[in-house]
Amino acid sequence: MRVIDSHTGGQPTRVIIEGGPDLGRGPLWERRRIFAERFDAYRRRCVLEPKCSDAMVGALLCEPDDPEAAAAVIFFNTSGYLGMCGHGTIGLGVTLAWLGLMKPGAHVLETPVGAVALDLLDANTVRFENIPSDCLALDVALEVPDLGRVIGDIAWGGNWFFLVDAAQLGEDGLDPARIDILARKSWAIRRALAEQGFTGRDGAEIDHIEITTARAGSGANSRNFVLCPGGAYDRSPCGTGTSAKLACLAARGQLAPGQDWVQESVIGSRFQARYRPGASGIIPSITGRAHVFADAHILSDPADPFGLGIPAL
Ligand code: PYC
Repeated sequence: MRVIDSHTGGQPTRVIIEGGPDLGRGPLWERRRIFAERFDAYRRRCVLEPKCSDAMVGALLCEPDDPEAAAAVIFFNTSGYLGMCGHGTIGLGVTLAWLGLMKPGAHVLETPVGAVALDLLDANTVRFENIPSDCLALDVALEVPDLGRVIGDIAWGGNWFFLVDAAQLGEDGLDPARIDILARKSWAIRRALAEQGFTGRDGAEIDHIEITTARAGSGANSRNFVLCPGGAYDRSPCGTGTSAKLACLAARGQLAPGQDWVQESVIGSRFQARYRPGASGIIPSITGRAHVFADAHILSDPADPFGLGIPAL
């Protein structure tokens, strides 16, 4: 498999551009199912250790269904498949530009959860309009072992998020030196959500936990820590997480359409964001920068006992 690696605000994306599975044609959500059921070895070879790090998000470049679309993509990570990925969309746009396959300007990108408008602003900068995002429930009370009662919001931004104010967890500054502790607290929240029956729409698992604080660096509105489904934390401000945050701010009347919002990650990287009203939720617009750092081939050695990755221990 030929892959191009990039990072968006510190969070890596690995795009498979050659040698990936042939999923046929048809709706992308159906092709994602085929990928998961029949070709999961490709995901494992691409993102699991020892060939990769647990932070990596993979992106399989596919033929779009819509002839007007520039590309189609299925995102995946160490634990499975994603609906949408914001930092990955920025990484993909910059990767396609680096390959000479995308020119600056407006494009459509197909994802399993809907079409995304992608604007390549320059070789390293992408703005995208995410799928409609909304807040399903505000101020949900959860009992979390060792943390007590935690109140948070459930929101959709292309993935399902539970958003918690950091002060409730005694983590007001979201200090990067406390990333391990933030991850442990987020895992406890995620387990409690599942055990207490809290889900997204249609019983979907809430598999991203987002802790946010208004105490960000100067020029930013908020800092976040996002726990991803496989247990890694997002080094970027998380595009789908920023979309979920905007949906909650809009639901509370705390951010008006068109108003700028700067979201900072726990390591200090930033996305510019804003939203416009849509028919079924808000339409977030997110701008971020990515850098390509590797053009590589993933080799497959049948004698390698860890060729399909180190299984979860
Ligand atoms: O940027 O949307 C995102 C994302 C999801 C998981 C990791 N990054």
